[in-house]
Amino acid sequence: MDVADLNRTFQRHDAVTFEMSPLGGPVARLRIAGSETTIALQGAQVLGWRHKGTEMLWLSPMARLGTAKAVRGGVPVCWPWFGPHPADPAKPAHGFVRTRDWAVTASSSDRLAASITLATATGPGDAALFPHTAAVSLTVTLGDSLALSLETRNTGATDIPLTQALHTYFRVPDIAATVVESLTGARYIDKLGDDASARHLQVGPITFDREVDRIYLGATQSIVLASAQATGRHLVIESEGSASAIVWNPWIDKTIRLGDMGGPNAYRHMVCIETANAGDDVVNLPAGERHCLRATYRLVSMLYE
Ligand code: TA6
Repeated sequence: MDVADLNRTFQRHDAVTFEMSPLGGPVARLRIAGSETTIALQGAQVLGWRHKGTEMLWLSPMARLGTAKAVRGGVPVCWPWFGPHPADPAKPAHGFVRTRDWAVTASSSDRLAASITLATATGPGDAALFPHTAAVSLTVTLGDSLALSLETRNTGATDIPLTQALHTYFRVPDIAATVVESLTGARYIDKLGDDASARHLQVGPITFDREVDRIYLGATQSIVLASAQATGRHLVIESEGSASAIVWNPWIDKTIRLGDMGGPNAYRHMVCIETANAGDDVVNLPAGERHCLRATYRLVSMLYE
């Protein structure tokens, strides 16, 4: 569907509209009560979320749609595996739906919220990548919070070992003044460590003075991103259907190696806190069953500061 068809079918007044992005592809724009979010049909990737005028997500200034490369920033959808493929490193990292065009399947709006659903599915050509058949949809709901629901349906006859992530890049004023709270006591895999079998214990809040790349296991609690947000409030991340949380900042060397962050200091203004099922937290999805991974982001005042 082109943008005109999308608007004919799914526009909801000013709350849900479609346009061609200057990044080079079609996007949906949700607007409600002074906030807005933009979602690319490519990868069903949220590219931005302006909450009452403040941008809450980080997007590389080098981001372009329509290339073979996943867009750096916003909320990449990692599916049907997280990270390098568990058995074949030649397969694309973070699965194979980030660079595919998803179809819009539903939209809605009311006084308090606007919502859109995009979907894609495995195809006959995917068997070499993924020997199962499945469908996946992402529903984005914008209101006073931003909620993302990633639903997987096992449409085949074999159980699916599923890992996945909403790989969210949050914008922060300064990584050196950023703290991730409420993971105290959680066990984690340190992806930068030399022993992948080691399980470390998080003691105290997470702060950043080097590259951090950790998969927190059994992490079902709400997570607080305290970064003296420009809004003067903290961001709370609530999840459902998620057993893992990944915390990542590439720091200086990896930022340079990645080459698509938009400059050597880009790491100072972002942190990834990803709502996931990853590492030991593999979801075994029986034939015909569904699984929903949900993340909700909301700003709260720093009452307890
Ligand atoms: O979630 C953290 C991570 O797995 C890092 O190891 C880094 O690779 C990051 O994802 C980005 O991955 P990408 O494939 O988008 O470059």
